[in-house]
Amino acid sequence: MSPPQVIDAIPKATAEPWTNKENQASTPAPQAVAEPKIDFNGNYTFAPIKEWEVSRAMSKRYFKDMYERAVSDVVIVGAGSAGLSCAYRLATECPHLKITIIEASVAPGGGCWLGGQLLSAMIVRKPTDQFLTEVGVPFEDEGNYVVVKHAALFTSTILSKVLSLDNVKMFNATAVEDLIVKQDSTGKQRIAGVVTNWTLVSLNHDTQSCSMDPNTITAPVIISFTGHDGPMGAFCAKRIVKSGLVEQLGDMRCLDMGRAEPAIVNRTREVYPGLIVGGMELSELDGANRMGPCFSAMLASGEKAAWTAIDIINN
Ligand code: 48N
Repeated sequence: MSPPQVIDAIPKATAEPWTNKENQASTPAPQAVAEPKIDFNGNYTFAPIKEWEVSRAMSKRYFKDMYERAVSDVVIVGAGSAGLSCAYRLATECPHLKITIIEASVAPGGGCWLGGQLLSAMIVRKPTDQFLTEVGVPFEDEGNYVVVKHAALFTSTILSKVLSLDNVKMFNATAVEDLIVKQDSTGKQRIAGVVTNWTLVSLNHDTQSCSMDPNTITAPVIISFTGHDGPMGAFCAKRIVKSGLVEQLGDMRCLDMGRAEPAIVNRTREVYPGLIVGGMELSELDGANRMGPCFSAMLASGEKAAWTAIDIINN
C-alpha cells in the first residue's frame, strides 16, 4: 500500500501580505460600499412610545388569540419539522380552518436547526424535494436526495410561511400537559382537545406547594408531533397509553434509515378517535426504527397527517 501522499508544505504567509507588491496585484481593491441612508452619527431618533402602549399592544393581541382559539378546528402539538410541515399543508389547503399550534419551547423548530450532531446541512430524500420547492426552500440536487445548505434555512422559511397565514395561531413556550376526552351518545370516547399550561409551569408542578391549574383548547382533531421521548417528548403517545386508551408504547427501535422513513410516513394515522400522531413521536408509539439525520419522513408525515385531518373533518 503506497504511503499517504505528503501534502506540500503550506507556503509561509509573507509578513504584511497587503504591502507585498505581487500580493497587491492578486488582492482585489476593497469594493466601494454604499453610503448609509440613515444618519447614524449620533442623531438617530425613534418615534415616541409609552411602556403601557407596548404592554397593551402585546396583551390585546395575545388574549384576543387565546379567547378566539379556545375553540379551534385543529390543534397541532409540537412545531418541529413534522408539525410545521403539517401546519403548512393544512393551512394552505383549508384556509377556512382555525389551526392552533402549541409549542413547548420558546423557539419553535424542534430538532431541525441542525442536520445532525453539529453538522448544519439538512438531507431530504426525493420525492420530498417537491415539498421544499413548494415552500420555497432552495437546495442542491444530489440525485436521489437533496441538500438544504442549513437546516435553519428550512425551519426559518417554513416557520415564516406558516406564521404569515391568517388561519394559523401559535402559542409557544406553552405545553400540552393533558388531553380532553369526551364520550359520544354511544359511550364511544374520543380526544376532543388539549390541556395547556406555560411550559415552565408544566415542568415544575412537583416543585410547587399546590399545582397551578391549566387552560384548555377544544378541537375535534388533535395532531401530535412531540418528537422523541423526553421530558415533554412523545407526550400524547405516552398520555394515551398511561390513561389506558392504547395498550402500550412500542419504544423506538435502532437506526435504519431505509426502513424508518417509509414506516413513519405510511403509519402516520389517527391512533385514537380524534388524535393523529406523526413524526418521531410515532416511532415511540409504534416501535418504528429511527432514521437519524434525514428529514424526508418528517416532512412527508406532516403532509400525510394534514390530509388525514382533512378526511376526518370532511366525514
Ligand atoms: O423536531 P421534533 O423533536 O419532532 P419531529 O417529529 O417534528 O422531528 C423529529 C426530527 O427532528 C428528528 O428527530 C430526526 C429526524 N431524527 C431522527 C433520529 O433518528 O434521531 O419537534 C417536537 C416539538 C419540539 O419543538 C418540542 O418542543 C415540542 O414538539 N413538544 C411539545 N410541545 C407542546 N407540548 C408538549 N407536550 C410537547 N412536547 C414536545
